[in-house]
Amino acid sequence: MSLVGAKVLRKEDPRLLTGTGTFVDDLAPARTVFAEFVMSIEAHGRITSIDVREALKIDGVLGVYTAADFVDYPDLPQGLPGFERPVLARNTVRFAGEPVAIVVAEDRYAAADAVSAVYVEYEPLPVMTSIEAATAADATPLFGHHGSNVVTVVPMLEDLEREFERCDQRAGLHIVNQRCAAVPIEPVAVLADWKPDGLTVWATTQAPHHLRNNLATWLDVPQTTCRVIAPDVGGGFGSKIVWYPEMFVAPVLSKLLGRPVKFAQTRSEAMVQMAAGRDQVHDIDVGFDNSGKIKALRLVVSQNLGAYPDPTGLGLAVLTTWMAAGAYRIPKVEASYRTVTTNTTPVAAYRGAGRPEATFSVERIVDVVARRTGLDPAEVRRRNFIPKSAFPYETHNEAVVYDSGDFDAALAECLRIIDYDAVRAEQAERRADPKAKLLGIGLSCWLEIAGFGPNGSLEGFGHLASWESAQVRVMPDGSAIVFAGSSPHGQGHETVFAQIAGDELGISFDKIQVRMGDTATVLQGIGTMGSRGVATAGSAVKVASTRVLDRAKKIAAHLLEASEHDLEVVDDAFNVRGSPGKKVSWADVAWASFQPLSIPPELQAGSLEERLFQESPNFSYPSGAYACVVEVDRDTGDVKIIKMALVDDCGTVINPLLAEGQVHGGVAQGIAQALFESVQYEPTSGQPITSNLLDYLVPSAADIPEFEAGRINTPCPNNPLGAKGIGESGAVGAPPSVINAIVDALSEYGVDHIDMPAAPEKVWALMQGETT
Ligand code: MCN
Repeated sequence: MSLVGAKVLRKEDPRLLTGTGTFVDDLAPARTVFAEFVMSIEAHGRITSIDVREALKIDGVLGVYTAADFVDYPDLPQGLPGFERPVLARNTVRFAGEPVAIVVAEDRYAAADAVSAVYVEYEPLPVMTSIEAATAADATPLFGHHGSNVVTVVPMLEDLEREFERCDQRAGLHIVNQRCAAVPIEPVAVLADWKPDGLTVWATTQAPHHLRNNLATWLDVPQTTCRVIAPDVGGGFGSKIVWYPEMFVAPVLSKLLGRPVKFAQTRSEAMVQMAAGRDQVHDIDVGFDNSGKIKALRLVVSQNLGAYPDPTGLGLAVLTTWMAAGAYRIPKVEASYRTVTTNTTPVAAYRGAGRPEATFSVERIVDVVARRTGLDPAEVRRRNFIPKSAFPYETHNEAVVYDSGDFDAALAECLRIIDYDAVRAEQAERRADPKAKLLGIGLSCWLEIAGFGPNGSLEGFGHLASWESAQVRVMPDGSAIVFAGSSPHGQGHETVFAQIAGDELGISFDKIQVRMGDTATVLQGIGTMGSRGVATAGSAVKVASTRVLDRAKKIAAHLLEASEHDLEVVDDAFNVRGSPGKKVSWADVAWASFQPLSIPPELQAGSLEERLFQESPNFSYPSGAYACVVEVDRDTGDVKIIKMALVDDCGTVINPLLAEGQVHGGVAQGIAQALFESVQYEPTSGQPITSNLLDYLVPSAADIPEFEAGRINTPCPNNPLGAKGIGESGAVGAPPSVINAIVDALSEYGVDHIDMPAAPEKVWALMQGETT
């Protein structure tokens, strides 16, 4: 039986579920000391003095360091020229929570005491937390020399007004896609140990090689003496691709003190220091005819970047504009964006990174078209879908060529699972009864861009390149090790890469080990982001395994005195087809591969090893159809999700169990954005008011409904596995399905739109005829 496609249990679970995993904060080399940041209490201000005298008197405190101690070091890597972020605030603070000083002490308690004994004085400056405030005519620029808070602008080529005028109807929405916090289970942690023979850094990162490359440059040391290890990492959702000051400061302090230095964020620190996601404002307009055919679409995007433009943060609006038209064939599409700095925590990639924002707007406006034309939302989607026959499909942006998909089939399967007609019938019944709870059904026929990607796609985000690496090595006993350049944080790469290698090599799953996340054992890697792990690293594993197998077959053929073309691998052995019993075990072949006298002359000893840097000609474009049924309480505005149908197309599925788990996690985050989560700042002071999990509402399992999943399979033509990403799909597809369902339920109140999160008070206010 093929391992690819099988519901194999995760290799990593025995250690993770029994608490025997190793996370950064579990590590405690001898003589480790602890670092804590003094964070700015002002969102915008000039630092006039920092008094560390009291802090230095506290028992166990080894030092307090400020920007003045880092004058010989550059700012964080890959900052946009003119907007660079210093490792510790220099003269000016630009968001509440920005590190101003760092304390090092023998234990975390002394460090925490010392933090409260550092006195920083500020001269407050005007605070702007929103795009609107930061772009007001009298707004104070965060980076004075730039003269404005607008960082980048990509204008529209044509405003499409003429196109709209030619259409039977037009409609528009103003949409706020609110800021969300990443909230991985494990906040950011770093342990740096600078020894005379080199530096080792253990970090909660999604991209250890990216960190190693940049850290070595930053410290001006050879990469050979700079090792970065990402041990078990407890989630990241994109926020662990980002540079954080502690990654750079901790190694310097370790060198200075001659001790390992550890920094581990608390949850409240993470809520103000870890990069946040989304925070876009959209104006979307469409022109359409009375039959529901959309003729033109215009999307204007504004991105709040927070205080310091992050390389991935700058890319979010790009991805949003790329994906503006979603799954639809729209003759004219125009999109523009601008990015803006504000006095808030920096914004960066967060599960979906730019695609959920695009999907939300296009899926909302399609529902508005349905409402205006009196057509069913499913029918409007069908009338506008890109047909299966149109792939590869060139979009309005030359960088974006959709690879494959079958949107009609996905929608049909979704409607079947949710029993669409029955839900509509029940809705009609309830509408006749003023005491009944409102019922709504929402669709989302989403499409996203994943599998980053073709050369050039990650370089813009400061990465070395866009390939991914794998090395496959057969041990002398016939077991195998796979080294992969991706570095997972919950996705299950150990399992899926072993499945792929096992299938190609014909070695049993249990005999394959997968190693990742250590720059000393993996030559180069890019990392886990943009739902690329399977499409890129998985493909590298497949191709490298095939090449190793080809050489193993030559050795087996030599040993069996048979033709390599007659061999097949079954149950860890090479059999000669048609000659039962004529076989040699993988173990014997592997052993022979190290004995020059036992291998064919064209091979060298140790040749059952292959390293590969797999490039992709294009991204992958996962798609799907989700349906959500909600019940809304007329008296309280409370929204309850009754059921959800989730149909995904991620091409070849490596492990259905894990793929489904990814969808569940992503959908839970999508529901969280739709109903619960929103990072809030007090607008005049810039103080974060959702900086703990009492104020920032993360849903619990009880808030997440049962899902019923279905699957469509259109293989991706751009990688040898035919796999598309699925890691972000749920977060892309879920929010519009939930909000469309709520708006559908509220339609009898004339409600056209509700911004996320659809909190009960907001829903209730709309039912009272108020605007929110
Ligand atoms: N998979 C599969 N078949 C496919 C595609 C994927 O079986 N065709 C399964 C595999 O188990 C694979 C996983 O899904 O390990 C995710 O694969 P892929 O879509 O290639 O995505 P990546 O491995 O690159 O993971 C990154 C993606 C992103 S960008 C975010 S954000 C994210 C996510 O995955 N953050 C996560 N999933 C997460 N899951 C957890 N638990 N924690 C996070 O922080």
